[in-house]
Amino acid sequence: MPRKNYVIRKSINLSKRSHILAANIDCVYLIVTLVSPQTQTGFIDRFIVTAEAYHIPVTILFNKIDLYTAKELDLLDTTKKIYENAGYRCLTISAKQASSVEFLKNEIKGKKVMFGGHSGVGKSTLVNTLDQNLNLKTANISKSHSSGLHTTTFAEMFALSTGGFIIDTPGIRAFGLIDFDKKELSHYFPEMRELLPDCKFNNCQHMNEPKCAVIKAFTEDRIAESRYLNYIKMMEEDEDETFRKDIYK
Ligand SMILES: Nc1nc2c(ncn2[C@@H]2O[C@H](COP(=O)(O)OP(=O)(O)OP(=O)(O)O)[C@@H](O)[C@H]2O)c(=O)[nH]1
Ligand SMILES: [Mg+2]
Ligand SMILES: [Zn+2]
Repeated sequence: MPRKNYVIRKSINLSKRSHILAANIDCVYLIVTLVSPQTQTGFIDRFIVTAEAYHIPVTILFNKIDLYTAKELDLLDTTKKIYENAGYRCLTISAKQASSVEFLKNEIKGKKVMFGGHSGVGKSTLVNTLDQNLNLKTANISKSHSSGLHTTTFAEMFALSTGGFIIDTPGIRAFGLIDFDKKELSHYFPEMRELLPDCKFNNCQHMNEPKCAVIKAFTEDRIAESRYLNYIKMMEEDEDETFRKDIYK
């Protein structure tokens, strides 16, 4: 079928080929864990920028909250606020507890959705909980590295018995931005996009221009520090850098 949208990533190996994870989807659920394994904001920001570029709505599901200590619950609170302030819907779940994810059945009914995120965050576990008839392979994360074992190896779509379709995808280690015109990158940060009319220049890149409303908002803590700094990192890096350094694990 012709593709009206897609989620694409660069492959991790040296071939640097790009790889379409899913196409023609109604929305994406980004599964994030702050422990076992830890998802960094650099990864979250790259993922949602990619979805924004195709106007695919993103919901961030913070998973495994049953494992969080008080300190990690604090981090959860801070991280959740960053993304809520940026305009994203954020929810907390425990994928193994049916009651905490029951609401998703209704949301997915009549839709085609994608589950994405690092390896080991619980994407396949969540599919299994949503439909007891499905029995996808899942695996404990590595104890020594606290990272997933890349259990799911290819993207596959499943029909839920309660209606709708889920595309379960293999864990993504790093996310390279592909086919991006850097001049447009800030359009994919909703909280920056809305300030652009207030910048002095209508093509402002919010880097070092005078009378920039985004820089002003950042210095006044109205734009989260991590969001702005990740934006600058993406603006400044050359296309292949993400892979050489592998810094967004
Ligand atoms: N405690 C706890 N463990 C969970 C939860 N969700 C998933 N897990 C565990 O996390 C591990 C990894 O889950 P998977 O579903 O295989 O993760 P995945 O995201 O599909 O990983 P890949 O297929 O490698 O991308 C399994 O041992 C799950 O049982 C949760 O909410 N709480
Ligand atoms: Mg999986
Ligand atoms: Zn600006």
